[in-house]
Amino acid sequence: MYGQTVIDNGTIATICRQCDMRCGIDAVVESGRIAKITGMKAHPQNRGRLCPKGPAAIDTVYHPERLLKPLKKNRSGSFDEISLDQAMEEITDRLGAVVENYGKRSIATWHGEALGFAQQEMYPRRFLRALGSPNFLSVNSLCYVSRYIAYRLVQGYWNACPDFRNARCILLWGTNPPVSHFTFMQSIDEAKRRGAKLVIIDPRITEISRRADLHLRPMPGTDGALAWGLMRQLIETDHYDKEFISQYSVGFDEAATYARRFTAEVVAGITGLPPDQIEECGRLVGAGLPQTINYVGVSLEHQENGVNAVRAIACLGGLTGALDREGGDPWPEPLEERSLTLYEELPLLDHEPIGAADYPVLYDFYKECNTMKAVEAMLGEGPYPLRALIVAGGNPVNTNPNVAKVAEAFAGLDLLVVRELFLTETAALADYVLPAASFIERSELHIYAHYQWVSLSRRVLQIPGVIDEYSFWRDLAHRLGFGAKYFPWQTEEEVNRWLLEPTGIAPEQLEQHPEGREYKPVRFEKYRKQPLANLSGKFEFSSKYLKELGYPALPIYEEPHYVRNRSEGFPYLLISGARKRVYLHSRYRNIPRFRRLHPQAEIELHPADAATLGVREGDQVRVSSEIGSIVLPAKILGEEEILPGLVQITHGWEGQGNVNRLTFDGITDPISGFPLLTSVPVRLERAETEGGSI
Ligand SMILES: Nc1nc2c(c(=O)[nH]1)N[C@H]1C(S)=C(S)[C@@H](COP(=O)(O)OP(=O)(O)OC[C@H]3O[C@@H](n4cnc5c(=O)[nH]c(N)nc54)[C@H](O)[C@@H]3O)O[C@H]1N2
Ligand SMILES: Nc1nc2c(c(=O)[nH]1)N[C@H]1C(S)=C(S)[C@@H](COP(=O)(O)OP(=O)(O)OC[C@H]3O[C@@H](n4cnc5c(=O)[nH]c(N)nc54)[C@H](O)[C@@H]3O)O[C@H]1N2
Ligand code: SF4
Ligand SMILES: [Mo]
Repeated sequence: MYGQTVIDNGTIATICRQCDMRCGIDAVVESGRIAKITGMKAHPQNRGRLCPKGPAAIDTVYHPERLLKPLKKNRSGSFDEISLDQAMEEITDRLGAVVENYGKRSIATWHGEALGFAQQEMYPRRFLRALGSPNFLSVNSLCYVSRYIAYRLVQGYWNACPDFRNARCILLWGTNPPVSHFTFMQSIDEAKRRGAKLVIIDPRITEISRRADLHLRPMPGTDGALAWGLMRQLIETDHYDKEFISQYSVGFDEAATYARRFTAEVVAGITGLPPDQIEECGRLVGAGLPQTINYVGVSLEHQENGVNAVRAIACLGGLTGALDREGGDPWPEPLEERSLTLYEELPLLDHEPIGAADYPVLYDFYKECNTMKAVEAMLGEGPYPLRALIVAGGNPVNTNPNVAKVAEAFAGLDLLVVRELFLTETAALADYVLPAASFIERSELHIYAHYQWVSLSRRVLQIPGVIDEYSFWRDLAHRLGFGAKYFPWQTEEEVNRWLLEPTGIAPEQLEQHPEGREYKPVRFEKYRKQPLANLSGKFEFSSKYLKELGYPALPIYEEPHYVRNRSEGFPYLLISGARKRVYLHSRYRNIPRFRRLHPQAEIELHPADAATLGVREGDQVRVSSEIGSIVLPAKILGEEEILPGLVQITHGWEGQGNVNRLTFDGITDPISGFPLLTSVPVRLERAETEGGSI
């Protein structure tokens, strides 16, 4: 047993930040140890409920394999324990050497999903600006930012959780919320009880599709064509919000003309859907006006026509009049907190960010350097070399596409530092592995923009020598000589106070109300009084900004890679990354009761395909793409569960079971640079040896 809880006995209400749902939790402490975690009833996000991973935070925090001491790689390639002070001193010296040899811009940081997309992400961003490098890398290169860019272009905001509760028609595109976002389900179920129609668009049968009024099963990567088909139908049947379109939009006529070609028959030809199902979907949307919701999951971002597919879906939302409406797609107002990024103070205009020349929109909208391009720069194939990298909260050697290349790049760096809870595949390549505080050992602000709510999480536990992210960046900044100026706060609690100052909310208020509070009442139809936060201030069916950068102005439909470059050698299509309830990417496979539920990676396939291959349940199957090959056991699904020709492998498995040995880093969305993680053409063969060695 290690660590000291901040009280010996009692309950501390805080926030679970194992995933971006950020549920309220009550941590029950007994004799200085966290004994139980339950759902906080007063928190509006989850109202007392939790997913199985919530209580399992205890298994992670007190896991026997948890890293508690800094590790340094020795000459023989294994690790020695050293003190934190020695580790920090040596890291500082080695960063200094990289600066001397290559310049400051050759230092990069990489931020993972485990630390979230908010406050923790701002520390490395601030650190890099203060240092003088533009090279911030993160999961934002393959998660959520394509949706953000698409919605920002069209309407100036992306609401990560529309108003499901008051909707009359809900369309979910490539997402499975009972597994991935369970907090959506209470509202979706409530809307359904009141008669709302639920339409699921997913090639596979999933937990949510079983509850749908209509389940459309398009071929992957064809959603854009379906969105255009629905727009055509709404326009032709006069089911759209004319007042909104005429007063608050640009490019409608151009879009309406383009939409005409997407008749139900044409869309059916592209998507494989029956034409009457497409028309039925259009009728359900038309009947729900304007309380309609289109929510897009991550899978559309993992197609190389993702941004335009999402833009087309956003256009469909505007057409229905759902913009900033109750029961539609409200426009969240931000909490006016301070910003940590230093982007205004230190614009750093004279440094070329890696990847920005190839994907200017990604950098312009999100100050994100494309990680695939960064990996190339580490391998010496960029505009200048990246030589030092600090990774925190991520495991890219498992989760990025083409992991063999990522591993090669990381292994060749002058310096790799990884802040981790466990010795992951990424940490194993590091020169220094630093034990990191988990979410339960830090305190940060959580903003739930969709209902304009803020909560403050609290430290429940402290482990000697295991420091939080803020303390790490602060210490490094001080050692490098710019700490006093840019990291003046002693603790994260002081940062929280500084961030909140302009809002008039004191941390104490949030501590007294651990469920948090509304920071501004939600208002609708604000676009009537203020311009939308995009270039024109109006709803943009067509984008001048993109046109000036040389992209088509309309979110035109482009055939997916596998249709354009049909390859005889790779006749199956791989969908990757369908989530499992008990795992988060590469996390939690070290929790035995979770591991028993899903002991190993599997390839899920249709019984007809299994028969063609001569594969029975559990037989080893070799799956090969253009870039790699893995062997894993077959899980044969029911007739209906997946379309013939499609297979699914969940990501996050180590070694041989890792689907990212097959996924592409070279085929990307031209606007966002997101990689192709789904619709990957593959070949399947029954592997010779049972037990599966290659
Ligand atoms: N338990 C658990 N929850 C998680 C995560 C986790 O790892 N585990 N990860 C979290 C994170 S970071 C994210 S980004 C979210 C992602 O969560 P979601 O956005 O809900 O994504 P998935 O659950 O992967 O569901 C994607 C679905 O899209 C379908 N699909 C694949 N390709 C296409 C396509 O081209 N078109 C359409 N229409 N459908 C397609 C797949 O069959 C699959 O059922 O989940 C979050 N929640
Ligand atoms: N093929 C395929 N690949 C995918 C996806 C897919 O659908 N298909 N999905 C992609 C998506 S959407 C995402 S978001 C990425 C996620 O990719 P990553 O961000 O790499 O996600 P994880 O594997 O969860 O890695 C998180 C790591 O942080 C560690 N950790 C946990 N808590 C803390 C903490 O408090 N501090 C620190 N310092 N470390 C901590 C964990 O031990 C874990 O090793 O994966 C992507 N990869
Ligand atoms: S969904 Fe589960 S893991 Fe995510 S915040 Fe809620 S309890 Fe934690
Ligand atoms: Mo993600």
